[in-house]
Amino acid sequence: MIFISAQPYDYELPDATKVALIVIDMQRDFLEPGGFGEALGNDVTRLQSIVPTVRKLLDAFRDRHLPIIHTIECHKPDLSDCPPAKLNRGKGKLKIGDVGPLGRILVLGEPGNAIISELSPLPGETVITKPGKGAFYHTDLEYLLRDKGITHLLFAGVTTEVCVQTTMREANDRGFESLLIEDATESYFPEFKQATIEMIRAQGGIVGWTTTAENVLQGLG
Ligand code: TIU
Repeated sequence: MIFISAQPYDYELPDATKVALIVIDMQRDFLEPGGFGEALGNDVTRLQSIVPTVRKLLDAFRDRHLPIIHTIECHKPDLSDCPPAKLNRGKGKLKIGDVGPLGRILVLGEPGNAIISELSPLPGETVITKPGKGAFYHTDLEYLLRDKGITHLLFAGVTTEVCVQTTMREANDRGFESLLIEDATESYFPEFKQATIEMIRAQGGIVGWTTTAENVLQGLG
């Protein structure tokens, strides 16, 4: 048994074959000026502080030959997978599918849709493209995890209260034991990040656990 010091209590991992690192949406759209995050009116530079920590976690999983799953929020070029409820939301100048400085906003294959170079997936790592905020919605993620016998998920990425929290809730409902790595996730709104951390681990871990990257590395040994 592997123990990772966490809140509200230790996170227990039966063995290392059961775990995957899920890195949510570390794509240029959210971390660099000119993408979707900025089009929504956010200061995207806030998110860059976690990049070294996410990289450290990627390196740790790579060194141990443990599975890594990256996700990308994106839509097909014809936007057939983007409902009006998502497309028409917001009052920014640029909407999903419009041409911006990083190409078409949130469209698969555009320059802005790439994962930032520091965290680029390596061959053999899974990349899930997802049209929703949650990574289980309209994707093969659940099938893929069950096929590999993975029961425990460690979460990093952006943004804490939107795609990370949504995916953690989806995972928790599906029975995956979910751990959020606090210093490997970030939000455009610090108060939303803090509230998300607290609501995940409240009520005896109603959605899962939270911890730090250092605790993960210590626990994995
Ligand atoms: N707007 C915002 O905070 N996030 C998103 O739209 N997507 C993700 O969180 N990836």
